Amino acid sequence: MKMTFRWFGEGNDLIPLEHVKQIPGVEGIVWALHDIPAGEEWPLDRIMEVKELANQHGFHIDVVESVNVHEDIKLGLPTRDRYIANYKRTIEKLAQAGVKVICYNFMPVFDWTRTDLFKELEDGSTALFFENAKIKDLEPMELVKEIAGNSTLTMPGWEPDRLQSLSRLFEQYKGVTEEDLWANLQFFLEEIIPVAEENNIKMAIHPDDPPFSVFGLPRIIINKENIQRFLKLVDRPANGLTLCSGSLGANPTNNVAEMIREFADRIHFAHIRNVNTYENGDFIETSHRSSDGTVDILGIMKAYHEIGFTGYARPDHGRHIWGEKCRPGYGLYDRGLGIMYLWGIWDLLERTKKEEALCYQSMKI
Ligand code: DNO
Repeated sequence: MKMTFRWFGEGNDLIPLEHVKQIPGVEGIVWALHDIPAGEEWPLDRIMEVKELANQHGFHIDVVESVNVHEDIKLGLPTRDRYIANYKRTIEKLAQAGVKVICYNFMPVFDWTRTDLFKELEDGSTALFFENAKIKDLEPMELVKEIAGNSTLTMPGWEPDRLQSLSRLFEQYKGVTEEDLWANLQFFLEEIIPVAEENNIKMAIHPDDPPFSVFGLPRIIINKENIQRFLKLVDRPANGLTLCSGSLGANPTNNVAEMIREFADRIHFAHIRNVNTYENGDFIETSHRSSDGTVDILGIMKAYHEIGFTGYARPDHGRHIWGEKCRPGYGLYDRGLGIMYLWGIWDLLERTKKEEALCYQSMKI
């Protein structure tokens, strides 16, 4: 397991890279050019600037999260060709800089959705929260005001260019079904997977967060059956997954450990985090500890260990603790704690495996 840490870039992240370096076992930063609108080509010199900075701090830039997909591609409009051509060129440039994995998602309009960014937990810490009844009462624009207005930094998935065209987008998605979205995803994959293969890059789709329809928009990367279908759209190793335990775990019927065993060789990037789900459909993000939420983090780590996972991983979101002022979900402290929890489980599993092998050998003698 290659541990990484999401970092939003110079001037766009409050956490100094020197501090990230002090978390044990973090080898790379997960990054993006967050100011480039979806659909535009990424300039090589900007990519190289990030590489240089990361390398100076001893980090690699193997994983990009995300190269966002333009809505015209998701909608299947004729203008998609131009954006797909740009996407291909971005893949080529990222390959030149040594990038190995590109994370992206295929969620219409919104990326991840929550109703509160700083919901207080019993211990006084705060975390991202999704309130089912609240979302049913809200108009998309009201939610945007609440969410985007509550963060001083632009958040991934809530970029100004995306939000400015909100009502037009909702209009365009009227009548777009799940099957339309599948067809548009297939078209996109058939175009870009060969380019990714030529460039030795693995594409890793992120599941929909939460894994059910919000505001009546179709969502398809939501459960085991749909992921099976997704992988067959283009049945090649370069067409893979970012397996996000927290996104999928927001639906308690999703068994993430089982998915890890089943999709083992197609998981290129692991997002590991916990959520607590409630019967009314609400969920809140918690610490990574298994017993703090309803996602079986211990079982998930066991599954990754069993399949011999050597891909990239990151502690996904964390709570906001110890008074830290940070991007919603992306504090240093709780993600640092999360990494240590994940390493604790992983190291013990490694040790146990070695001891069992020794024991087996001595029995044979
Ligand atoms: C939110 C993230 C998402 C994720 C994208 C991947 O914090 O988990 O924005 O990066 O959906 O494309």
